[in-house]
Amino acid sequence: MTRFLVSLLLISLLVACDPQVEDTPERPNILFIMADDHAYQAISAYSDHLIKTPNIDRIAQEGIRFTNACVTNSICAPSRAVILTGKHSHINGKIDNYFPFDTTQITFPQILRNHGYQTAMFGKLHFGNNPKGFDQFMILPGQGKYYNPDFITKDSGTVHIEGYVTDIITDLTLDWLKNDRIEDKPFLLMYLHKAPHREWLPPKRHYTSFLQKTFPEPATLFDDYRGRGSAAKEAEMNILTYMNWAGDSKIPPQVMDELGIAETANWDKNAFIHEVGRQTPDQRADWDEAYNPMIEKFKKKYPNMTAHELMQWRYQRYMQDYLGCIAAVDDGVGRVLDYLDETGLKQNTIVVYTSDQGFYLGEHGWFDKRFIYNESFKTPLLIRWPNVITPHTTNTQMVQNLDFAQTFLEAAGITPPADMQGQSLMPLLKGQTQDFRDAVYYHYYEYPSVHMVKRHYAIVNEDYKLVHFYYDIDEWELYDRKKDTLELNNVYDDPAYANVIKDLKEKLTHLRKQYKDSPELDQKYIDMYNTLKK
Ligand code: SGN
Ligand code: CA
Repeated sequence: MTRFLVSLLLISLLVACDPQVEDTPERPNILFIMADDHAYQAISAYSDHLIKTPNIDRIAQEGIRFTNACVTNSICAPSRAVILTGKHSHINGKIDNYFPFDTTQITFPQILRNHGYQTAMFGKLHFGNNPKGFDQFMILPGQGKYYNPDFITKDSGTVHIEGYVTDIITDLTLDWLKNDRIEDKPFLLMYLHKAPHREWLPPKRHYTSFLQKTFPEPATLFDDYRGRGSAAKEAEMNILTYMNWAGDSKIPPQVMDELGIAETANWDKNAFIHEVGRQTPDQRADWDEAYNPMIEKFKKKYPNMTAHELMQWRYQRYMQDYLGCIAAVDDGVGRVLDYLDETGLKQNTIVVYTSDQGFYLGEHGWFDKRFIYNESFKTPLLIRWPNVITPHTTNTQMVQNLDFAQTFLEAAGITPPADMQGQSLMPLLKGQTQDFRDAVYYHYYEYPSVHMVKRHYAIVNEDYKLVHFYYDIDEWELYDRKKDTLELNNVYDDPAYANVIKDLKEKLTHLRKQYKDSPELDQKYIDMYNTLKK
């Protein structure tokens, strides 16, 4: 008996001294849910003027809602690289969708896995290479497809799965939770939707109800871009002039020909052929049944429509499909939350809902993202963590996607690497809101490229946004965020703001230094971009 007790004591001492053995029951699971291009304007926890998202809202009701969460670089793959590395784009090197992601870098999933977490990723990554640090993954190649998509698997090459992408990613996630999860290990599960990315193709169950709805127009749908610099004017994101007729508005190529409508981009018709055209004959029959009445109505109206009416029609068409995609994401989130709730996993699981960036839903007449203006700079962020986060909390701090890595590591009791550049959100989750950062740094690079949004870097605080557009222009913009919430008036040349500008420029220089960005790096990335094969 005594020998038995001595051995037991020795074993417990060994376990206590071994840094590798960290499976204390408190280590939380992490379910990271991210959609692609999901605007906060389309989540009813933020505003219900467009859609009700009862399941996504559950996370806010039972947890915390951040109203000033933002990204460091508003575009897909760079945002994901910032999230995984906890470093700004100029440091992690994935400055745009073209540059390769350097997989020799340490990411937070790798660190969690090294500390005993079981890790899995399902859905869209968009890096062009496979994720490291995952026990299991199934990811879409590149942007992926909405209907009958292919998936790259960890061990069995590429597989083709019939069905609707959002539902498939949800099924894969649930299947992993039910069948592959190791009970005595904490997990990191990344559940990454492709929806609602362009070309906005909803599932059959949401075709008809959304096609019959009319949505309120944003105040700036007919923005003429006066009062700002040339970047807003020259961007190719206006719904009336730059949205594809076939690919986006779903007017089939032969109907475009019948009506004499020219392609917007030279891939306009192909976007339709490669997306709607992927459906099986049965799926296509359902699509035709739902969409043909809309197409027939448009054929009659089109010859007499003014530009104003066309803009209104195109905006409604855009919202019908975009929001139909969101409804499916919300269904999926509901299924996964139900599973956590039913199994009791909920209690020790941090659930995060966010998007890789925000998106324009007709504000400034636009679709897409990239700009530092609010709708694409800000991103939704909702977090639930029972017993840690007080339900129904709202937080207004300027948190960023840069902060996730350090937050998750700290939640798991791991000291983050010293070169990560974010700030753990743990104090905010625990309700201690003082002394978070007072300004954020932003830098967008992908230009010249699709949508033609010029390169810019900026400092944003609660009151102001100071932006420098560079490369083929040298223009500054200043927005008074409290007085000009729609961001229509660049006050950079207004003498009343001279002192504000002086102060913000100093702070911007300081931020660039602090985050190790510089004019030399700007030039280096321009040179690299110009030699890159795109
Ligand atoms: C595609 C889209 C663009 C979008 C980029 C980047 N066109 O090129 O509208 O800005 O992806 O999106 S599409 O009609 O071909 O889809 S991102 O989310 O991957 O950054
Ligand atoms: Ca995106």
